Amino acid sequence: QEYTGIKIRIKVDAIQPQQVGPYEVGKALLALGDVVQSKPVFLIAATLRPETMYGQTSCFVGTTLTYGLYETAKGEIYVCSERAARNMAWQDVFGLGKGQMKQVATLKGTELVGLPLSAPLSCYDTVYSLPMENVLATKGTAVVTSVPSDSPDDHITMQDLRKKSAYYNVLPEWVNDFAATPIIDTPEYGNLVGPKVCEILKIQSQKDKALLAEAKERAYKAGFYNGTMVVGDHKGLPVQEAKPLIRQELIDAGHAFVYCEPEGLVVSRSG
Ligand code: ZZB
Repeated sequence: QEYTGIKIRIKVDAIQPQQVGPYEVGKALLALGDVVQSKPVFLIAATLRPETMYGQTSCFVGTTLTYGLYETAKGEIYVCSERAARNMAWQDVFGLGKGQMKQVATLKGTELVGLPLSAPLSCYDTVYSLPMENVLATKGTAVVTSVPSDSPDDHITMQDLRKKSAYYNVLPEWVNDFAATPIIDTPEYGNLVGPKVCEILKIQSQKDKALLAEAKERAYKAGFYNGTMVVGDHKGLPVQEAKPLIRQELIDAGHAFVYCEPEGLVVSRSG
């Protein structure tokens, strides 16, 4: 599986430490001091849909998972699962030599929630890291960028977080002002494929896993085969043509990199 690793910068200087439910938002990260204050720090999201990055409204982490902070040869800090870091090391993503990695800290998923972020191409200047129930430790980087316009999973998760923000320990301001915006138009589902497919399949919450798998399949097909870009420099182009162009532009701008995962290691796949 060839993913695009998207570098979503944590706005460390903008973190406002505060108590939200049982958690002290930002505290553990800021306690790392120089490690995160003198170097740019990025959540690394693995995506198969780089052309949808205009629609990023947040970034999801798993609250039961553990994440590592890895320093690259250029002095940037990448945050992802250790499993992903090992794969990246073998692809020399860190620039330290094949198989080499330098872990500088470890954080729990809960310690990564509520951080202000800058996501490349997003129409929102600042988005927040949020908890998602269905983040798999065994796929990608265990960091999932949220594009509710085109991903049923992301739309439903945002809806859950808005409806039950106290239960999920998220502040309303991290989720409320981040409406899905049209990125891709399709003949079957219009220009908000994620919400539309959820509506058609009557999906209620993140718990509806089987329906969400079907929704994802439908959304992938509609977007990839019949989608047309409605935003950005490639507005008007079919998704199939725009996808590689946008991906390469993100890579050239230093916002992304190629991240491959051997098929055999992908434990759970819907496709
Ligand atoms: C942005 C995006 C926009 C995504 C979209 C999908 C869609 P697959 O096919 O099963 O490999 N993802 C990545 N890692 C994880 C993880 N560890 N746990 C849960 N979800 C993960 O799925 C790859 C997609 O699943 C990735 O692409 C990512 O979400 C998510 F409009 O990134 B995607 C119809 C899907 N649309």
